[in-house]
Order: sequence, then C-alpha cells, then structure tokens
Amino acid sequence: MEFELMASMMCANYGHLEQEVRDLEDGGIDSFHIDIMDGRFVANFAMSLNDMRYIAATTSKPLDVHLMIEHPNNRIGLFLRNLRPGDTVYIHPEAEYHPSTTLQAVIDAGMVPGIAINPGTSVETVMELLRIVKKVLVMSVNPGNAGQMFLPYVGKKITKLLAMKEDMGFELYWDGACSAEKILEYAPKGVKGFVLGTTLLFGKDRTYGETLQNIRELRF
Ligand code: S6P
Ligand code: MG
Repeated sequence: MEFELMASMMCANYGHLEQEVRDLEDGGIDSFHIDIMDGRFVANFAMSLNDMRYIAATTSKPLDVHLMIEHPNNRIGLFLRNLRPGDTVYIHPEAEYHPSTTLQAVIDAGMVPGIAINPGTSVETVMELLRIVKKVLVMSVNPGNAGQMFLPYVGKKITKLLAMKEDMGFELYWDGACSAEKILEYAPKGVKGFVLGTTLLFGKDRTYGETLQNIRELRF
C-alpha cells in the first residue's frame, strides 16, 4: 500500500541534528515535517526559521512546513525564500484574515499549498479553501505539543474529508499521535501520509530504519 511517512522534526535530538536528518533519510523517511510555532497562535515555541533553513540545506528530501503562527501572510516571504519548489507549506485558516491570499503567495512561489485544520475546526468553515489547496493536514491533537492523546471526535471529520478529496482535488494527511494502528486503519481508507512523532518514531529502542521498515511491512 502506498503512503507517505513524515518525520516530525520538533521531536528530533538537536544535540546532533545533522545525524538525525541522515539517519532518517537512510531509514527511508519520505519528507521532513517542520513545526513552526510563534507562542501566540499556539502557546509554545518549537522550531524556528533557522532550523528550517538548516534542514533544507542538509537534505534533498521535501520539507513539509507547518506554520502555527498568527497571520502567516505577514511573514510568508521569509519562509518561501528559504524553501525549494515542491516543498509544502501548510497555513492554519484559523490564524489568517484572508487565507486564500496567503495560499496564492505559496502557489506563486512554486510551493505546494496546504491547510492544517484544528480538531475544533469544521470542514464547512474551510470549504472554499479545499478547492485551492493540494494538501489538507488534519490535526488529530490540538496544535502546540508532541506527545498528546488522539482526539477520537476527529475521526468523523476525516471520513467527511475522504469523501470530498477527489472532487475537490486535494490529498489528506494526518498530524498528531500517529500510531501503527491508525496507519493500519486510515491508509486503506485513503489518507495519503502520516506525521510521525513520539508515538511511533522518536525516543524508541529501535533505529529509525527499523521503525520505518516495520511500518512499510504492516499487513493491511
Ligand atoms: C503538534 C505538531 C505535530 C507534532 C507531532 C508529534 O502541534 O503539529 O506535528 O509534532 O504530532 O507527534 P506525536 O506522536 O508526538 O503526537
Ligand atoms: Mg505539525
């Protein structure tokens, strides 16, 4: 079964970040998920523009930039200037007055436009944006931290989005508390990719390569 695996780099060991990137690459990761937080849209600071720039310079794999910042349009150029064509930029529609303007800037710069939607955000409130974006990142935890519990009520929203994705022309991605059980359940239903953090990939006794291989060998 075809699906993508992204490493949530806020969970990586910054004592040897370059080695972490290499080990994940060698282990077969598909892309690097970069969680940028401003302490305002979410009550936490995670990765920075500099971290993103460093990882972009260290790998040729795609970056998957998840902007958890207020009014991303005010600063979008800073991020776009440091990315490569084909990298993805997710904004939160909840954080922007005119999200379609911001998404157009992402498109014009040659990046892949995406929205991330919070557990408490309804599909109905982002309906028009679904026609603009190529990717929808469904948050199955409230944004801000790794290591949280899956929020079961998000399941209904995923089902709804899966039924719309072909007509609207987007792919669906999962972010938050992603376990092997969730991949087993949702990859066959059509979720295209999964962000892996502390639940499945980081801080384990196994190497990244072993974990990623185990996931690829899951029996659906
Ligand atoms: C959360 C962030 C996510 C987490 C990831 C961590 O605000 O957007 O990307 O880093 O979900 O994974 P886990 O398995 O620790 O929940
Ligand atoms: Mg994220």
